[in-house]
Amino acid sequence: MEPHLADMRGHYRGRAAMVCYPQSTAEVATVVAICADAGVPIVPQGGNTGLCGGATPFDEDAILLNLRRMNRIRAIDPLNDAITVEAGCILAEIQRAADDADRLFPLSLGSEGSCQIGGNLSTNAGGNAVLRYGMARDLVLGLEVVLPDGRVLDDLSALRKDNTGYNLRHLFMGAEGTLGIITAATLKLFSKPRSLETAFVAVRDPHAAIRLLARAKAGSGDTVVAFELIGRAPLDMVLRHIPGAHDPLRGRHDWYVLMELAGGDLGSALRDRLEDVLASAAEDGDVADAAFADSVQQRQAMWKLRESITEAQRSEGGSIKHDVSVPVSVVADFIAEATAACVAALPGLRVVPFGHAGDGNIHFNLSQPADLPKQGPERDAFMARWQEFNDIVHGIVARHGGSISAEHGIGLLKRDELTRYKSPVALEVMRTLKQALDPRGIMNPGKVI
Ligand code: 2HG
Ligand code: ZN
Repeated sequence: MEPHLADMRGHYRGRAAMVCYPQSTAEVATVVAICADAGVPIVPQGGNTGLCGGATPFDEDAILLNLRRMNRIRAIDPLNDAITVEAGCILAEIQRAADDADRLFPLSLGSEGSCQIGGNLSTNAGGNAVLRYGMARDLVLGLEVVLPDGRVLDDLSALRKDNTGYNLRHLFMGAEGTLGIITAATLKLFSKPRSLETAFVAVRDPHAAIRLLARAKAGSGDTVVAFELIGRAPLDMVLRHIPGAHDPLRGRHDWYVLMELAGGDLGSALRDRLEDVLASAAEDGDVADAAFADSVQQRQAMWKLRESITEAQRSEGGSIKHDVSVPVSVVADFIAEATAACVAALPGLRVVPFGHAGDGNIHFNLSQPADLPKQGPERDAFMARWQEFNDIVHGIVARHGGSISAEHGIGLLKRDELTRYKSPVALEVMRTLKQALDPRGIMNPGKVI
């Protein structure tokens, strides 16, 4: 049971009575019906790559229900641009199945080699292509869900239009298994872009980055797929700890953007547009330098720099994390204000800002001062200031009308924080829904609300 009881970040170590690996929707429904009768708590789990403790069980009577054996692709339907998959399918396998049919499934995130689609949907995962394709919930046409009493809600449909009352599927995405267990989904497919351009760009500061985003959108016919901001500190950490990582640019800069454009046409038009955008931004002083990916390998190397930040930051000792969003227009102001406030609270603190700036989503992470030992009481004392820094950062986020969880969800980590920032009426409606669907409170108890 060991690998199922610890979360990926090593924050939580849970307990459970047993692990079940059901193989079909009927088996999930049977387990849930038995648990409902007996009042036994159930914690659903996919690839266990979540970042908020949502898939960790904390009750020695709980049943951990892992979906990994439900991993069939049930149907692929290119004419309807749809694919129907079971919850335990690994995200990368769905991407591959779509690609084999000359279609694109665009959900893309660091853990795609091990996360499962059921978890992606339950947590409404974000990732690197939200700017163009939306969050996980935006990619779903239909869902199959086992409800907390064991009934199966079969809403697996590839219809693009079905305007028949309450949209039930959206209730289960972002619910993190508190309202039922997603067992299968019909997902949207897209045309594969025929040309792709990736650039690693040094920008003057976050304000320049946000101006570049607007310029790139307007100057490229809205072909921007990804727009990732990377501070100097996270890049340095990657260069220090990740084997084979190297800086694509020669000089040293304070801020970078990894940007990607994707277009429907073949040919060089997209590169020309990207070069024009960067050249005019350079004339205005917003862009200092840029490297283009001229091969698949170079593109992968650029993305590896971005995707390795979490791992590299782990090697630097304790880290206090904030997955926040603000309107895109105030991303730069937010970073400046939050940096000043955090450094004032702890001189020597290392601010490690990066993230999906094109969505207004910044991972405003804080690494312990460099001179502290990476293990032991000093590290623990730093980590004990988690709430204090949350108060500082989330307070600034709230003032800017932002969110305290942009893409990682709530789980256990942010459950109490949620009650402080979500409106009382919204929380009441959430509790009403929970009570209506799961009156005995057996589905992933203690998470989200
Ligand atoms: C990413 O964008 C992930 O790399 C993880 O959402 C962010 O480590 C983090 O805080
Ligand atoms: Zn992220």
